[in-house]
Amino acid sequence: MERTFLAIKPDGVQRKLIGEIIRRFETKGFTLVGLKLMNVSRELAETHYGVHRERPFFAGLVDFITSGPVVAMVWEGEGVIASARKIIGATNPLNAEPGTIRGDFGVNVGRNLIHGSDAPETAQQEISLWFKEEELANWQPSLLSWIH
Ligand code: 3AN
Repeated sequence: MERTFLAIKPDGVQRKLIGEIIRRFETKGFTLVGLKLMNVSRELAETHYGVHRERPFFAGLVDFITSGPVVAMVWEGEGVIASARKIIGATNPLNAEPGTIRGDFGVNVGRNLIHGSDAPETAQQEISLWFKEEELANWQPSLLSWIH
């Protein structure tokens, strides 16, 4: 089953949007398999955003992601990588459609609330960068049996 890495950034945590953001992935039907509130070291931030190392906004990005707690998550489900990107919306919240997380709650590209892996390879890399194997819960919701 496909998995993706999502992180609610310090702006999402400080604006008390953790529940609202998690609700959107839960009600869509995806399964939460990893979850932790954590402070991010500069080393982790620089590795995570390594592809942007040469970009002018890199230092600000690292400063921001290390500025307060982040909610790191792994979500599982069919097509979850692309679907989560749609639920999150465009990188610049001013271009993000209403109904998306960034479209509903953000205005600033540097403060866009949440990160989501963009492809299967990056999802795999980011999950193993942020989580140890034993921190992930391997479970399947039994949607057709006792819940309904
Ligand atoms: P996304 O998060 O939508 O995948 P990326 O991977 O292109 O976007 O960019 C990573 C992060 O870098 C973004 N979430 C955003 O916070 C920041 N970022 C991207 N472009 C800019 C920019 N032009 N100015 C400031 N920050 C930016």
